[in-house]
Amino acid sequence: MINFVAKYRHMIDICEKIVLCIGRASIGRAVLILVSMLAMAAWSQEKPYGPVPNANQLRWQDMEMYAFIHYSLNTYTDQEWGYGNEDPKLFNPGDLDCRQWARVCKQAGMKGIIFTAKHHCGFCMWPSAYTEYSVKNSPWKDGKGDVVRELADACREEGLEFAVYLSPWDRNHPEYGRPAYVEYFRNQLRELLTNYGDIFEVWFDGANGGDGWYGGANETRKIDRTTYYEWPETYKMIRELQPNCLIWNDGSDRGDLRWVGTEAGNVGETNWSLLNHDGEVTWPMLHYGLEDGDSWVPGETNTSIRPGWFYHETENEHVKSLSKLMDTYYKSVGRNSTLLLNFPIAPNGRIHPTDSLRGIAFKKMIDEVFKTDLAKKAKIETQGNETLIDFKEPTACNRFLAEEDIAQGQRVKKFALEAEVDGKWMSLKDELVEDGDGLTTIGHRRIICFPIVEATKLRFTITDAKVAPIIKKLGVYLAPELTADIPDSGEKKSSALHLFFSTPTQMMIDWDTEQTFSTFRYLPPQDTKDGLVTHYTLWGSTDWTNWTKLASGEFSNIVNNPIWQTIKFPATKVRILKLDADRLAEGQRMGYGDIEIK
Ligand code: FUL
Repeated sequence: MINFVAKYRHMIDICEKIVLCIGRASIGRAVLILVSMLAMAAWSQEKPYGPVPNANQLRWQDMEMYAFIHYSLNTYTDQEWGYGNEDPKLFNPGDLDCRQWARVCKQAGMKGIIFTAKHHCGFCMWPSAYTEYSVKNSPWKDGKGDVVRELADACREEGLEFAVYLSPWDRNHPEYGRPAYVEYFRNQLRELLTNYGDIFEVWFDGANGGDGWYGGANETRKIDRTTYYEWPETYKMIRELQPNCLIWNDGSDRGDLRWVGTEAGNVGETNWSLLNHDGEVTWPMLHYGLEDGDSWVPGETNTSIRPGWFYHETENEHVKSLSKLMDTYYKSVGRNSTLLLNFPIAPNGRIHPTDSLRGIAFKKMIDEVFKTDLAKKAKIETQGNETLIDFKEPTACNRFLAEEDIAQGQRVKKFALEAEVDGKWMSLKDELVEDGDGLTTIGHRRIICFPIVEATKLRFTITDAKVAPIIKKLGVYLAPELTADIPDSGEKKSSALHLFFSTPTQMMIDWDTEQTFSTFRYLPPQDTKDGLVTHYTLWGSTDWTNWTKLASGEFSNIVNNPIWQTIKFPATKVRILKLDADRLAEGQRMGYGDIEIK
């Protein structure tokens, strides 16, 4: 019945358009238009085309923004990746308040929370029956606490969905790398999927295998990430226990969602929600999807509100600015993706006030930008693949939004956007892309940002599509200028240093006179893995002959998240500092983006 009514209404629309045309054009032209419209009508029957999202993926896509929360022993050791031997006694927050986390996330526009139930260090934030390395051996609540429970409850109270991150890599477990660990991992997952209500997503981090404590073995363990975890078995268990849960898995058996290849907070301007079910997934496939992929695997854009995933006091001044967050929104939700935005928990057990205020301001700004849809007051006419939005008078605008009905498949390949200003047509391009006009793919939502124009009309033309496009929504907005934003100091710090390389993997900094330092900061090269230091030793000397080791360790997660790395050491008087690159991510020569010494 509904279909019949829809078809009938569609025919009336067509007739109305024909009558309008006959009024203006010759009969011959009207007949031509009639034929092409009938062809279009037949073509655009709402039948799914190609791979389409399942019900879980559709629901997930509508969530648009949800939060990540990173909290573990790392919060107390100032690390990004724990080694696995950190003392559970360090976990003793004075003011842990999961309700504060949920309230902040809700006000920041997040529809759910994904929590690091276990990060790479292996420490469990719930009292797992399968290990002693958990909150049950911490002083917090005399070992009777359960952070996963408190957060799941808080989410439900706030009307948020709840999900878990369970790191497959476990640097604590003695059996990691052997079959027994896989059973342990699955047992833990079962605990999380059966004891805490509905779980909307499970997040299996792609960082897998490497050095760790492993019950005291203190060694490097390599695994084959495609076979070791026996994912098909685990997936079966997840589907049975939580049929509505989405699986995020990077680089192994294809899950329901894909990583977008960067933690910087952006997906490609061309973003197909498709991948192939089998075979290698290369970086461009992660970032742009695969136009002709045989499976629906949409991209989830994950990034942190601060440089790191875990809380570091040194980053309190580096919480992302409002304009950076808006840029992230346009480059994720505005590019057919969702945004998974991380809020780290501070050692007291709460989201830091700077982060919460910034998160809430972010949501307010999104609401402000999309408050008034200028297209609602315009006359909109669609003929074939061309839509004219006629404002009748000059109208200032700088954002254009389009949505496809993805339930019927992602169809649009390319489109054009033009504005009529002072009687002349001009092309608009996406100002957030460097090459080309950026007007490729739409999907769930596409937002185009362009400099303000005083347009009397906008013209949106679909220039290439796999099959007849189904556009669900069009919108035009005027985003206000960000006046009270936080400026980002872009000054290069190392240019003031006397810095040279004594070997390709050794950097020296000479101060001429003795100085007291306690912090060395390293910004890796950006946009390349070549020369990126992953393991280091830092030395100090006053005479070039006797060297004191100041610190050594790893810059964890530096490959995926190439941000400033901070080495802290006891205040020491030195004249020369020497940084040895003990291991590089790629290449033979150490590189750097910037250095800061304090
Ligand atoms: C990465 C991890 O290694 C980071 O520590 C963080 O959890 C991030 C979300 O994923 O791959």
